Amino acid sequence: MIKNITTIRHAGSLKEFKALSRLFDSLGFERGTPWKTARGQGAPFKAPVGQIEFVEGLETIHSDIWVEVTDLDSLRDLMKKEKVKFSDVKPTEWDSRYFIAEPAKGLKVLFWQKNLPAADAVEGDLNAKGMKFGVVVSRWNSFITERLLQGTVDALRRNGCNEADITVVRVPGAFEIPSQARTLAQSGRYDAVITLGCLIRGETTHYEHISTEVTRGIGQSAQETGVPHTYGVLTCENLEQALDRAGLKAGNKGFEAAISAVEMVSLQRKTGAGAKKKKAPRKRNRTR
Ligand code: DLZ
Repeated sequence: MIKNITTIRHAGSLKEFKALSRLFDSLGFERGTPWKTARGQGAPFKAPVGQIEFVEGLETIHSDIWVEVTDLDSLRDLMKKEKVKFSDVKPTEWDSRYFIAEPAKGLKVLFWQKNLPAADAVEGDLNAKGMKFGVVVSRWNSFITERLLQGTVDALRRNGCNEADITVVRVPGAFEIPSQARTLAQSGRYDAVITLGCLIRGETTHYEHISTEVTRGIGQSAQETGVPHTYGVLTCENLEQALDRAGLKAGNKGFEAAISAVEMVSLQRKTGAGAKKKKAPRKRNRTR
């Protein structure tokens, strides 16, 4: 029956409203549908996972919003960059670390991260030497997608990939990306496929349908071919947002998609069928 739960924060001024919106954009929250009337305006942000929690008893940490993250240290760097007030990082009693930021007067946002398990985790490296990449880029909104492509090529080169090992394929629009991504993946010539495109809600009829189809198609191609695919398709409300994500305020998603591709190829080599077996620890001779 419940569709969603929204907690509303009234900004003290237009300046504060803009600062909060900018911060939540740079944190990577997806924008919901904004509204603007004579009464004012609203900028909703969606979290991938949300919950409401009532607490009773001895919890001593108090904050209006709690955001669980995977990289607390990067978050602190972002706070510094955005000139947001924040506390020191402290341990919790539940095997995590946190800090509290105050992006607007009286608004406390707590960021926390679970402590990493002590066991060795297998992770991909960022060395692209010898790796081969297929890059599918759509021409629609080429003003944006060409910037994404520059970001991708830059990231691959910086991580040791030879230019000759990068094949760029252009398709008309985002809708055509999945089929071409699958063709490249099935060719067996590439270690990973990087997909780049740009859908802008205001300019795209059937925006929801196209973006859902593109995302699903790319994911399905990755799962069915077993070749890592990374996702650099922007789905934005407007041109300004797209520009931000193609090299300005919010980084370059083409660059990020390329880095993820390098990491995934490396990881695949460590965990996939052809990976070398990890050496078992040598048994101690107890009878000595
Ligand atoms: C048709 C269309 C529209 C309206 N908007 C976009 C867009 O914002 N971004 C994009 O990459 N492609 C768009 N397209 C084109 C479709 O993706 C597709 O190329 C055409 O419908 C032809 O199949």
